[in-house]
Amino acid sequence: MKALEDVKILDFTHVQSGPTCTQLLAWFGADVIKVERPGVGDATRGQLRDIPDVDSLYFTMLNHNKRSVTLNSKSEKGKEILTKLIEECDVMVENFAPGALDRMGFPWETIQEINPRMIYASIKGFGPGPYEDCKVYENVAQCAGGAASTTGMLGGVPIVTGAQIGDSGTGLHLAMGIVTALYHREKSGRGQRVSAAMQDGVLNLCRVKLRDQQRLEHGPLEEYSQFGEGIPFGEATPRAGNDSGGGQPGRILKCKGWETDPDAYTYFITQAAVWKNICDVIGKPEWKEDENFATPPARLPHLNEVFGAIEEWTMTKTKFEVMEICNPLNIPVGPILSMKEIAEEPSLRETGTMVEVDHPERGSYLSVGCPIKLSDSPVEVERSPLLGEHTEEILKDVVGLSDEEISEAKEAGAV
Ligand code: CAO
Repeated sequence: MKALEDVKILDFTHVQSGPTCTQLLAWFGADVIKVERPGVGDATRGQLRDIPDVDSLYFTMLNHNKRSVTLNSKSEKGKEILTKLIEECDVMVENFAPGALDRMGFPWETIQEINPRMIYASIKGFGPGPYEDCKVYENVAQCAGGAASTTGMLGGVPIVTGAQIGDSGTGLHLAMGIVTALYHREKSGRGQRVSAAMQDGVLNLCRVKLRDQQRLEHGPLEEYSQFGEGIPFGEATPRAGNDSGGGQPGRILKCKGWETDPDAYTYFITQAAVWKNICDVIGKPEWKEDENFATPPARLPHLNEVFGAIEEWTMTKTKFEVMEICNPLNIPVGPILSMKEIAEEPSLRETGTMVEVDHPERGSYLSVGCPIKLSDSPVEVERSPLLGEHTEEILKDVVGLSDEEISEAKEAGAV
């Protein structure tokens, strides 16, 4: 039995943030019923298509292991069906623009009345406050949550990261809130409202940058490269390029082939505990005893010199050779892997982190599997549903409609 096998989820999510949350719960065994507008569906089905008239990778990669029911929840008949679905499900998840479900006639109070055990989970761009009514997409959240102002090169423009910390990151936060509420319901017998704002989710992931904001009041941030370069700090946590976030200085350094390969780089961390190994590897054994280099505080003003010397060495090796040489010496390094390299990495396929999925319309495609492994609840990634693929079975088995009632609902345009 899968961990969440007896949990039914009414999935009103769309685009990326909400679907990542419900996909995760589906992977853990929940029965996720994705509700989509008849004839329209989740907008991402048609966005960034690589094959004409076939569900996009954007959609398929975010909606595995779900069932799809079409329902016009603004029609009278649709509202009746939705009410029954709310009665039958354990969790309802949505990430519509603020107020959309209220306008549909299903505010939290009504949902609670219909089913007091219902856990009602929402993602919005912002929490209560001046921006609560705003529609929000990934990059807006990255900017408003502090990620963009702290990402990029010193003196350059703020940068958004390719990691979808606003959408997928908040989806993860919401999933955590949902399973917590399910656990609480075991004891209280009642559902509750779970909310995650994208700004809050991003800020949570930028926690260490708020740490640095407060440290700044007590002096310069000595592990930031700009300290060693004599560049004064301003009032806010600055952009730190590729500096390591913690107290162990690190940078991205060129490797053999960097002139033609945009990803021929390694991350290299000068962890204090293995400093002597680093000196030996790069051919600077004299730095082990040199008072300018022997201790972490002594090195901080000389980081450019330190990383310059390390880079002279890394440029003579490929990023994989750097890894092979440094790992046995406990020196923390990591190759900069391109998406192509990741897609071709056999070890990720063996663990199920990368999976080949078959789709009736697009054929086989590559996807990211479940990154969380449960020993007693292994994940089998199943393809995303076609629009309305499970409408009839859900109307029959979950809502309890007869064949005749289903035909009537179809004729009325409700499903
Ligand atoms: N039946 C009938 N109506 C339906 C329906 C259904 N099954 N499903 C959706 N609708 C309606 C909604 O009720 C809404 O109608 P109203 O505007 O009349 O209330 C309408 O469809 C559109 O919903 P929306 O406003 O959420 O969609 P949008 O494309 O305009 O906005 C987005 C998209 C993402 C900006 C917005 O949903 C949002 O801000 N969500 C919260 C934050 C979030 O999750 N952002 C991340 C998205 S991933 O990058």
